[in-house]
Amino acid sequence: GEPASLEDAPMPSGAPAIDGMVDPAMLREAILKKLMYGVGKDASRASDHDWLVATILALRDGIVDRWIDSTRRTYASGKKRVYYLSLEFLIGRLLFDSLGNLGLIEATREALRPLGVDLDRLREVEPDAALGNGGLGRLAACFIESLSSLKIPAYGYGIRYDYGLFKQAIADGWQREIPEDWLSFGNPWEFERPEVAYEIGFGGHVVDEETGHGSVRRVWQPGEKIIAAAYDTPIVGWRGQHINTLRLWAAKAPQPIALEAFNVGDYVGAMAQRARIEAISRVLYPSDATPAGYELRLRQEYFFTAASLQDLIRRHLQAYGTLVNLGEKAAIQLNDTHPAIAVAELMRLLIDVHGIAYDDAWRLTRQTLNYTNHTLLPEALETWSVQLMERLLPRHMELIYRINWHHLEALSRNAAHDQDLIRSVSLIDETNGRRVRMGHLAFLGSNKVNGVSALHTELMRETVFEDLHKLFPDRIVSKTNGVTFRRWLQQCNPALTKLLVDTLGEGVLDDPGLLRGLEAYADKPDFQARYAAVKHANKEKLARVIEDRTGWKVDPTALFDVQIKRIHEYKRQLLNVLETVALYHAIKANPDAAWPKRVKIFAGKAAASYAQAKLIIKLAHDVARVVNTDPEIGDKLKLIFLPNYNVSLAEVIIPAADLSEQISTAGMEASGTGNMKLALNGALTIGTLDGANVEIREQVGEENIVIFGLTADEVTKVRKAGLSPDERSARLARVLYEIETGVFSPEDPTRFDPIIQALARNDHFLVCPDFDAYWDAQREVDALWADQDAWRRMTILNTARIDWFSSDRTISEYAAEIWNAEPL
Ligand code: GPQ
Repeated sequence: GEPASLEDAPMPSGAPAIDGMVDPAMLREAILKKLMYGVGKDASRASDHDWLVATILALRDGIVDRWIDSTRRTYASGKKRVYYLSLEFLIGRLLFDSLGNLGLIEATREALRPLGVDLDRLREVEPDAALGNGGLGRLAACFIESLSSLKIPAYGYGIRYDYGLFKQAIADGWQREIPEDWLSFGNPWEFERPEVAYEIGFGGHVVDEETGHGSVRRVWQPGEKIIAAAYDTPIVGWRGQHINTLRLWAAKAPQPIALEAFNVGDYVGAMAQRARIEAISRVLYPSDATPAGYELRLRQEYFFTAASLQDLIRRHLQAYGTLVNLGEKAAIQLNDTHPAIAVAELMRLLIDVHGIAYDDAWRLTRQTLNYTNHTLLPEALETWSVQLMERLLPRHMELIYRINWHHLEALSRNAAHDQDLIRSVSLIDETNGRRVRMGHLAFLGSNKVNGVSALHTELMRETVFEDLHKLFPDRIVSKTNGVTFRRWLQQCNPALTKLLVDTLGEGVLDDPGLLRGLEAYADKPDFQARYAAVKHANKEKLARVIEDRTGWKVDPTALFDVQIKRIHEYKRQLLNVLETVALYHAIKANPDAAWPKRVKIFAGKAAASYAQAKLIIKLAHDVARVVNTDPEIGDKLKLIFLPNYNVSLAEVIIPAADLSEQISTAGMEASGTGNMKLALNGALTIGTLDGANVEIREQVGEENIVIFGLTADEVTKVRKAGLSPDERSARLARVLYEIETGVFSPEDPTRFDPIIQALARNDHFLVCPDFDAYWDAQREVDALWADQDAWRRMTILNTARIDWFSSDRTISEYAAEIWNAEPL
């Protein structure tokens, strides 16, 4: 049963109806109709939310024609399709993404104005789709937008969580988690596709079945079946020229009738079973870069991977009638190991369902799959116990053993390979219980394996994948991350965008390479003044948000120093808070010195179960209480923690930032992407030589970035040598002593003992060894800020030279070097 809509059947190309929308009067008519017949309200009674829904529905009608047209052209072209499998898509709001890419922002504003409706107010009403934790999920969102903008036929596949990442509330300085019910008012962007549904099995057992040719085959008989139901969201590319689909799966119980049969006489039990099944897509796991390890998580991973593979195989068979050319017509990207079970599931589908021989199935799998690694933290690498896998996915476990057998057998034939090597490259880790290494499985089953920055990729080759890399030296490649400039410049910073267009022409919106033209203006006083005026206006706006949400008043002429990202020990927000205390001491000791005014702005969520990260949030608040109320300090220093960091808040903070804190322990941040967004919007980076900071320095020039601290190599050496607490400077010792003795928490003097002890016993993230270098780097920033003309020049050059970090460049590289896919 194929839907005759957005699927692949050839159909006539309608004239894209969106053109009619450029006329505000026609658009107004369309919105009013939707308000009446789609929302069921009349204009006099409609709330902002009703208007938002009506506007989205009207816009969506226009999008559908182009969407179908994109699908039709994809089908007709016979070009390779790209499938991006990700457990997270951190999309944020979509209204301005779609309006901006369709060139309809002004027309929509005009359409709504005579109705007394303000488009910018509607914008704020849209819920923030937080189906992701942080960088990994936001990268997936930037990538699907770039795939559409580059006109590459592509599908994003993920889970339609009922509850996205929790809302962060701050109570007395402590983080509290509140459920994020983003669907409570419905989701006007999505199309439910009841006809696109697949059965997903769990448990049961594997039996031999006679094939009739005297041989037997293995057949999985799941003990439990659930339904994956599709919901589609159109992803509009730049200038609306191509529209791809984000397909998210929701878990549904099979027919209620079938449930009833299993539970005759036990209605309540049947309903409980239904709730258990639907729990699979209920909530996003809020852990970032640390595997949850629970059975429900494995169920989520298998659920969306299996549904996506079935869907793309069905689409492929419909177009080509055979699977022999799967690798030529489909490229699948696994976003981290969360969908790594795809290796075994694709093998199972090819062998058990489609009757393909093992060796051919392996060749097809290896041609089709690719894997991106996003972290080297050893505790973050996913493994699943063999016992759990055998219970939940018995056929997959059999296939994993078989893949491993072929892999190890090939090695042992070569006498040079010893037992240690075999142990380290095996799919099964035998060191603490038997566990399946999902990174190894993804590596073996993939055509290409990539890291997300040059440094990270090099460290992959030297550390976690050292031995696999020796066996397969061509497999690992580097693909430095990027961000979409449509959202992270054009939408979030319209004033800077206008200045860029005025200066460089419209073309800069299509080709970020034209930003290089700004170099010629970096020294021009009138351009500097306009650039600075844009920044100042953005800072005034952020200052209002800060006062609204925290009550603190800040001076928009101060240096806005921002660290915005998940709270994690390796990202070292603690280093920043300690430096704030040291600066507080220094100002108090010498209040008449020429201290530049500084506002330290923090925002970020801690995983709900990460006690140390939550304690760092509390420390920031306790320090803020003392510093921000000290009359001797005044505007010279303020510490702000903005609650509930999400995509929408990032869109307000980033355009207003002067200084970008990228201070992770070298070797630990795979790439970072906030670093790119902040530099693009004219913030100077203070950072370690970690992740993409290394490449940002190469691009912007070392005189336009402030680098400090141990390098990744030095970190390794220092860790080996061990640390001595005596090496702390007097400055740092005083900061730690005050925190330890309750100066910032007199009501609970031992509150921060876990932090003090972590630094004393095992300063794994090297906060203390890097402290003095960080202090010095911050004083260098003070000096740079004191010369405002020089500062402006540096930040203009950051905007000018960051073009390479467009996700269009990243995706073009994936297309050329990993997927072998072409634009339409
Ligand atoms: N990242 Cl493994 C996440 O956001 N979540 C994760 O679970 C893992 C990685 C980040 C990583 O920490 C950043 O350095 C990267 O810039 C980002 O992925 C995208 O590659």
